[in-house]
Amino acid sequence: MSLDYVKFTPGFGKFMPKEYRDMVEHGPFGKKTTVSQVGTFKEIMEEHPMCAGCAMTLFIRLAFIAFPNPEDTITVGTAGCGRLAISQAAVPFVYGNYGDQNGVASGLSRGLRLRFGDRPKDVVVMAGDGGMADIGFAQTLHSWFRKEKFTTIMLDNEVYGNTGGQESGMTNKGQVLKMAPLGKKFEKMDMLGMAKVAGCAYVATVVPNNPRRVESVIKKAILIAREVGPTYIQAYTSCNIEYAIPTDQVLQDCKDVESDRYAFTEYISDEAKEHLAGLYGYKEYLPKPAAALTKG
Ligand SMILES: Cc1ncc(C[n+]2csc(CCOP(=O)(O)OP(=O)(O)O)c2C)c(N)n1
Ligand code: SF4
Repeated sequence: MSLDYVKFTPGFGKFMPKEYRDMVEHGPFGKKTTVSQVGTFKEIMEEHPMCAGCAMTLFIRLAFIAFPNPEDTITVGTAGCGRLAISQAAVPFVYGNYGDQNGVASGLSRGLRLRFGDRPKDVVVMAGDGGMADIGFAQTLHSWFRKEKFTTIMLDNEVYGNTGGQESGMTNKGQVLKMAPLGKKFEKMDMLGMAKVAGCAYVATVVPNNPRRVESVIKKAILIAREVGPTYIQAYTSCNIEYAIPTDQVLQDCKDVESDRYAFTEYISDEAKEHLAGLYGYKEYLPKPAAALTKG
């Protein structure tokens, strides 16, 4: 797809704001930038109005860096904390009504395929656990059952952060919150299991304190969704306000939660493995040569 739309019309560059010029000249569009190069290029999202130290913003920042083709990506979100940052980024963002994000993304993804044919734009949903597992649950699941080709990322802070601390389906059993003073009575929903049952070709859990891993799962998820089928990433993105995590302990909390109950998991269908190996050269998914027969 042409990069022309992220460049200036000839002669107009010098009249553009510095931020805009920086993005065109030093941004990641049309280049292969990685998280290990942070600090050497202008990032797609550099400012946001979320709480200081919020792990969700770190994850969103890494997610934007990980997009394989940011110039050809559209994000879809909904009400919740994450959209405050996602909407500040230099890629188009569509705001679905609360819970509608996977329905909106289904229509958008289909429309883009009709319009752009064999080189569609990547559609990436990023929304909170309340918007995805509670209010938007039906739309999320139906988009997976219908095999819609886009990536769904849950920003799982295990609470309704933006509205002051109600429990969500993803809150852990027994958890006391400001607006759940007696503690949650039910188990955390198994969205990972449901994603597999519903036919997602790639399902992964991740925490933001491992940037390379975040980059790797997001790249795989988007490349697989482009051609094979729906993909789902569940990211632990703690809410330091509602869980009273001191700002300087946020990354330690991510580490603790990762070793306690949010270990890295990755499911990838055989078709998706073949796709990554064939088109993008992911060596770990190439068929292994048959072991040589040893003489008796
Ligand atoms: C139809 C509708 N119902 C309720 C709301 C109010 N609302 C805004 S954000 C939010 C909760 C968000 O929680 P979650 O989706 O978990 O995201 P977080 O803020 O925790 O990132 C709610 C209930 C709304 N905006 N629209
Ligand atoms: S309320 Fe929680 S999730 Fe929302 S911005 Fe603040 S720390 Fe982040």
